[in-house]
Amino acid sequence: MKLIVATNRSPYNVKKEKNHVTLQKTDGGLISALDPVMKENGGVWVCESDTLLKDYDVKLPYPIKQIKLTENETKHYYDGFCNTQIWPIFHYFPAKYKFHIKDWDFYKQVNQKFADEIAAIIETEDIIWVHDYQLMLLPKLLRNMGIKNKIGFFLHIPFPNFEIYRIFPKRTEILEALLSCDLIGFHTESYRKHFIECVKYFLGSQAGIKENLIQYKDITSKVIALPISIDYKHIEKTAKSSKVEVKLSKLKDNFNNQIIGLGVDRLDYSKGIVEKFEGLELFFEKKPEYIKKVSFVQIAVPTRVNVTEYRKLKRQTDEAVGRINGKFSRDGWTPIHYIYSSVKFEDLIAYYRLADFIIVSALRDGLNLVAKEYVSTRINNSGTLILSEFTGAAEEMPYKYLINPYDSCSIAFAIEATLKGNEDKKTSEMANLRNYVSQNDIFKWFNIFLNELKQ
Ligand code: ADQ
Repeated sequence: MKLIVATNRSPYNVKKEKNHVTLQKTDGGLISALDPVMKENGGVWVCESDTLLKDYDVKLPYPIKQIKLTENETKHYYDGFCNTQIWPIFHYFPAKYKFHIKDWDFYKQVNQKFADEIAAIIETEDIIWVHDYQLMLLPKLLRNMGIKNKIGFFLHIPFPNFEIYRIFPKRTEILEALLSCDLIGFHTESYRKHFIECVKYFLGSQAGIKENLIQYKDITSKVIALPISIDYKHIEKTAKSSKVEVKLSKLKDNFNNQIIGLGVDRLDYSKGIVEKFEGLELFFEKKPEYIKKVSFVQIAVPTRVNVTEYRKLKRQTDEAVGRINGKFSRDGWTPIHYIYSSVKFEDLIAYYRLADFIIVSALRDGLNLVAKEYVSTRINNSGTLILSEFTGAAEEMPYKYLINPYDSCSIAFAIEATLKGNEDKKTSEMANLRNYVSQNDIFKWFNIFLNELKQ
């Protein structure tokens, strides 16, 4: 038996330098979560990529089968249907949503390419695990090809409530396709409930629902809530490493031992980065005594740069940084240090260690791994996680300073509260969080899902 994992994105790409190529892990939540378990458990990873790894002399940690898309497929399936249609609807941004029938046709076409690739390598006992919103039709297409193997699906983004989901013209087709799986997983109980609510409404009496089981046509799907996690031990070990200590001490010197706040996000409108800056602006306006004492580092990784909304967001973010730095900078000090790039793993861990607090201000987020990564690096139990109430992590984790990112006052207040907070209380709260994340890591998530699927 082998596990076949299907995701849109390739876990690895090649980086071409002068005379040689190196293997480079891609950024993003899904890859950060799945790569360590695939390294440990093995399996085959099927994904899309514009540079095929098989054309290079690189050693892969596990077999990766890549599918090349045409320019039109990338435009209409990825930029179009995935990121201009599903993403805004599932993240509660209907105003950013545009329906184009051509995008839907390409979505079907690319999902079929994945189905063909899997059909070519599958053996009788294999298990298929499909991931995320880019591949929601894949389970049904596999069934159409006569594949009877166990199929699991995990959605990494929110599943919206009925009122939002009904806006989506392909709502019934997507539900039917997902109900071709033996197991369907969501991060939270709310998303699970939303899904069942939508099945009831759009499939009516054709779907027999009994607790967490849905019988549709000749398949019974189990629907579970299982929040994803991170490789806690690896992150904690890296946070304690001498390599990170050296980087941390350099960063401390650069920042003159100031109090540091941190943000780490893909540059996506769902992450609320501009809203976070507006909260910071209000904080410095209302509490000028913290000028020159607190600096904020925002690390933003470029993403979906061909989609109009993301280019607009890039401009808005640059403007907000310029405005706030222009307003408060003095004597060589600037309030916001904005890094618009991907950073290496050890550098990211050093920033997490540097930060006295982190702000996760997502307007909507399936879960948010950054919150769990930060907690895992707090080896002295110091620091505060300021977390948006609109993340899956907020529904799951036992304690946090919750904020409403739509409200600048809420962000400004949370920053002040953490700066003035009782140190013993903060330490015990962080210890609780660390304990929780350490006991609910990515391996536990992976094993629970796989065991459920095998049943
Ligand atoms: P994402 O939307 O990508 O994931 P998130 O869960 O926060 O969001 O994961 C981001 C990952 O990218 C983290 O591992 C982080 O370390 C990394 N990252 C961010 N900025 C970076 C930078 N500048 N350089 C390097 N690495 C960076 C999707 C969903 C989430 C869900 C995950 C997993 O949108 O809600 O938590 O999948 O299911």
